[in-house]
Parts: sequence; C-alpha cells; structure tokens
Amino acid sequence: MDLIEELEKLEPGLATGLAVAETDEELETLRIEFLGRKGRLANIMSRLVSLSPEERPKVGQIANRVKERCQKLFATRKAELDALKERDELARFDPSMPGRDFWEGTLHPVTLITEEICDIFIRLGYNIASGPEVEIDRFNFEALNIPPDHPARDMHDTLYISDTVLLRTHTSPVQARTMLAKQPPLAVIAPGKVYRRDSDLTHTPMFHQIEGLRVGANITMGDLRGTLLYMAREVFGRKTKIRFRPSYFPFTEPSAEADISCAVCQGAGELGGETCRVCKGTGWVEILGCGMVDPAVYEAAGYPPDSTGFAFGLGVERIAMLKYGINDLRLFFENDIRFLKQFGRLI
Ligand code: 2NL
Repeated sequence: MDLIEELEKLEPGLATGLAVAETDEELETLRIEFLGRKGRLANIMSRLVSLSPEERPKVGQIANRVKERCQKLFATRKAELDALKERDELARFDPSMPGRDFWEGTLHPVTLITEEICDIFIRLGYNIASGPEVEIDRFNFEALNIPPDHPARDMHDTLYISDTVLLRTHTSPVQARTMLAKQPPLAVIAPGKVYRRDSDLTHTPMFHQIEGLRVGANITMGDLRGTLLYMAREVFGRKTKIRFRPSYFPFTEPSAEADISCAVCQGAGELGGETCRVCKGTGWVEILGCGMVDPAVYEAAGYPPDSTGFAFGLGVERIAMLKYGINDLRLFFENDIRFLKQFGRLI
C-alpha cells in the first residue's frame, strides 16, 4: 500500500522543513511544496483513482487527516515565529533613546515686526485699536478728507464690494472710528491687513500696515519726530538717525516721508567698496509716511478745530525686509518653511 506509506511520510517531512524555516517566505515555500495545488498531497490525491473502489474511501480519509495535521503544523510554527519576532523587536527597543525632534513652528516675520512695533508704542502709552477689513467709504475716505472726486482715490487702487462698501486700503479708518468714539487726548496704534488692486514684484493685493495717531494739546511736529526716532532706534538700533522729506497725504498737513539711516551700511552708502544694495548709495531708506493731522479730519470727527496731533503709517512687510535683509516681497506669502524657520522665535 505505497499511497498510504507516502501519506504517512508527508507529516514528518513537513515537520523537518518547518523546524528550520524562519521567515514567512520560507513557510510559504513549504506550504506550496506540501499543500499547494501541484504539491505533494495533491499529487497523492490525484492517484487515488488508481485504487479499487473499496480502498479509495479508506485512503481518502487518511489523506484528509494528514492534510488537517499538516495545516496544524503550519499554524503552530507560524505562531512560534511571530512570538519570536515580537520578542526580538522588544529586545531591540531602547526606551533610553532620545525622542525624535519635532518642528514647533515659529512666528511669521510680519507677526514678529507687528508685535515688536506695537509693544514699543504700548510702552509709550498708546492703545491698540482694530476695526473691520470690510469698510464703508465714509471711514476709509470721507472722514480722512478724501471726498469722492479726490485724486488720491486713484492712488489707492480700491477693491470695491459695492458703491459704498470696500476692502480698506489703509488702517486709517480704524483711527477715524476711534475718534468718533473717544474725545482727545488720544494715542492709538492700529495694526492690520489692508487691500489694494495691485499685484507685481513689489506689490501684493493684501499687505500689513501699522498706523499711529496721537491727538492732544500742543502736540508738534517735534513730538512726531521724537516718537518716530524712538521707534526707529528700538527697531533698527541705537545709532539710527532719522530725516523728514516733504510729502503729501490728504489727511495730514504738513506731510512728510521719514527716512532712517541705512541699517545695512550704517548710512555710509557703500559696503566694502561696493554701492550699498539696500539704500542704493544714498545712506537713507524710506520707512513711513507721516504728518500733522489735517483740520478737515478733526472736523469730520467732531473734534475742536484747535486740536493738535500727528499720525503716521508704515508698511510692515517693508520694515521686515529692511530689518531682516529680505529682498523679495513674495517670500512673505509663500509660507515656505525653509524661509519662515529662520526667524527663530517660538510661539
Ligand atoms: C503711508 C502713509 C499715513 C496717516 C497715514 C492718518 C490717519 C488719521 C488721520 C491722519 Cl485718522 N492721518 N494716517 C497719516 C500720514 C501718513 O500713511 O505711506 N503709509 C504706508
């Protein structure tokens, strides 16, 4: 009865193979060899037809039992190998290893500069004010001495939502609203996003401004100069100088643009024999616009006509570019982590 003999050899043969198999691949190879569609057991079964009808069921039964036992052998060895693997992994795990570093995030340079400048003015006694980014014509223009036909409206490239509703083009409407709510003396600083229909290498449709307004008794342009010089020295260093050039804004009279001595070349205009790339050799860089508040603005606010005060407005991205030596405005809006992480300070 050599079919039965063959069947009886299967189990010990498999056991020998399993004893040395150590991987899932080796187990699979054995499974195919013994229990596969063209494997040893299948081969024996295919030869059952050569037996007499009496012998066939008996041998068939034996074959089924052998098959079950072989399957059990596989399951046992698989469980054994899995347990070994887990033990190995546990042995390799070293709980004293330092954890993986994770990226904690840093504040955006626009946020850093905004906070730095606001903090300077808080130390000077100013209050932070805010207002809506969607504004009405009245606060963005009318209250600031910019009537409907005023040429300054062209300068602003306004994004309109309707005839009277718009995205604020500067943060001045915040101060205009503050003046309606509060009588002088007043010292406010208004940081925030502003919008203009303008987009090229040096302009983005949204950017950040900080404006300041101080109204009280006997406030002069000397106070304005002293305040701005203090701020400039806090931001750019103790040796920073300041100068005013005459300018024009509808809401201030007189108006000026303020320059600071170039922080890169210390006002020399050159650096290592080369023309300074930041101030283009002039030794000065523009940082903001300012002036004494125009009486028409007081009138719109219902303030006494003899009120005195100054105001200024600066672009945050511009200050950040000067302070950190950033030469491309687009970097502020791409949020490339390699750029952002250089500004260090953790949240
Ligand atoms: C600039 C110029 C400026 C103001 C903003 C202001 C606000 C009120 C009254 C008077 Cl409520 N003035 N703001 C004044 C002068 C200049 O900004 O070039 N900003 C980037």
